[in-house]
This record gives sequence, structure tokens and C-alpha cells, in this order.
Amino acid sequence: MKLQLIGVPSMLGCPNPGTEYAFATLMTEGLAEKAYFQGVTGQALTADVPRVPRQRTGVLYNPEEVMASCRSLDRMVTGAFEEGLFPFVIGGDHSLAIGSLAACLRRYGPELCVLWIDAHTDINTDKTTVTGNIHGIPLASAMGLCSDPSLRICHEYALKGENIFVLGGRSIDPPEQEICRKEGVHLISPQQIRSDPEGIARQVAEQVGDRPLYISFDTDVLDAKHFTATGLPVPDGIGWDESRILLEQFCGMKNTVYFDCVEFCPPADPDKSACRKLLQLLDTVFSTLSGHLEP
Ligand SMILES: [Mn+2]
Repeated sequence: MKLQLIGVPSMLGCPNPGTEYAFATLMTEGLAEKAYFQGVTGQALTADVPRVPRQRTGVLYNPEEVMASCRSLDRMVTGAFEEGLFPFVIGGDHSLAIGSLAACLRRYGPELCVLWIDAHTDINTDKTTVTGNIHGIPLASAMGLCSDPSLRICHEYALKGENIFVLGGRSIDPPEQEICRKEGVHLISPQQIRSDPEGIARQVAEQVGDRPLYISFDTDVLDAKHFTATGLPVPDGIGWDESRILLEQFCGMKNTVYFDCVEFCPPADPDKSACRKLLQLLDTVFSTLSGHLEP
């Protein structure tokens, strides 16, 4: 199996602009070459993202345009599955997951497990959000917890809280903590990961077992002192080594069906040093995935 690279140049779901340049910047700096070298094939796709000013209409910022981007990504991820390709998605802000989670749920059903490697749990609903930023609600959307049905794409299946593992979460709103507790979401702290990254990765892998696995890597999981080129840098995170250990473990699992990397913000990285480190990490992901995807 080969990879399908998909870029989502979105920023309307997060407060700070810049994530819309991540895919183009990574491609210019060698992402496609690294992918090609590791076995990716074909042309990269770019999701259709409306270009409009960011503005709040009611509770949320730009719900119509964000959902249009998500539906575009849903079609591309679904298309990749139909062609037997592994979807490898570069954001863009994390709201894109509404589209990719919908595609994965429709294909794999409620057994789908989600690894959310992120400083945030992104599990606010349209009722609990304070900021109105849609990158804070994708998990709640996939679980069917949002009260506005237009914020959800796949209505056949809901993601189960007990199948969600948030790794590195440390900026969690009180309503999100309540949702996580009630729904049985697994929260693994940065401290737990730093103290024994291999052990934590193994434990989570055992809990997932052979169920289909969705992996999302939000760059803000990295500690703010290692990586500031993201919309919302948060202190007390994990390092590059721990990130690599987690991704090697999880991307090496045969049941992994999807990967994304989101929230990289190139304008906050003028000397491209963060970009180069991120490319190295993604190269590890490529080589780990290509090691187990069937030819
Ligand atoms: Mn996120």
C-alpha cells in the first residue's frame, strides 16, 4: 500500500493565522521527496479551503467555511481508502479532523480508536466553547456531542470516548475534563510520557489491540521551549525524542489506518529550524509506515 499525501491549507478554525502555509512550506522544504524516497506515490492532493476573512457568526467562527473544508477532506480521505491508499494529511488547523474522522468512522465504524497527541483535548462542544474556535471541537463533533447537527459529517456512527487516547494533554478546559470523565476518554499526561515513553506507548498499543487506529499529531504537544512554531505553544509538554518514540510505536502498528500532522505555523519559524525538525519527525513516520504497509 502507498500513501496519499493530502494538504489542508486551513486556518479559520484557530485564532492565529499561519497554519494555512504549513503544507506548502513543508513541500518546498522536501516533504514530497522524503515521502517519495520512502515509497509514497502519485500526486499530492490539496483540500478545497474557502478563502474568506475570519469572523464570528453566532457561537463559532466561520462554521460554514470550516465545514466546507472538512467535507472536502472527507471526500479525499474516502477516495484514498477506495483506491487502497493510506491517507497522510498535513494541516492546517485541527478543525480538519471533523472531516477525516468522519471518513474513518464511515469506513471502520465505532471500533475506530483515536490517538490524539496534543496539548489540548479538542473536545469542547458548540455549547461549552468559550473561544468559538472550531479546532477545539473535532472530537466532540465525531462523538455526536455537538447540538448543531451541521457540525457533524458522519451521522451513521459516533466515536466512542473509551476509544480515544489523548497523549500529552495539559491545557484542558473544565467542561472538557467533565466530558472526558463522563465519556471514558483516556488521558495520558506529558509527565507520564516523559517518565517512560516506551512503556506508555506499549501500554496504549496493548489497549488499542488490533482495532483500526487513527493517529493525529498536533505540533503543540511539543513543549513550548522546543517548538514555538504553532498556533498556541503550551509549556510543560513533551520533547522531540518522546514524540518520535510514540510515533514509531503507533505508526508501526499494522492496524493504523490514518495519520495527520496539524497546527504547524511557518510564519512563526523564520529561520526554518522548526520546519527541519518537523520534517525529520515526518520522515520517521514515513519510514515506519512504509515498513508495514502491504506492497
Ligand atoms: Mn489540537
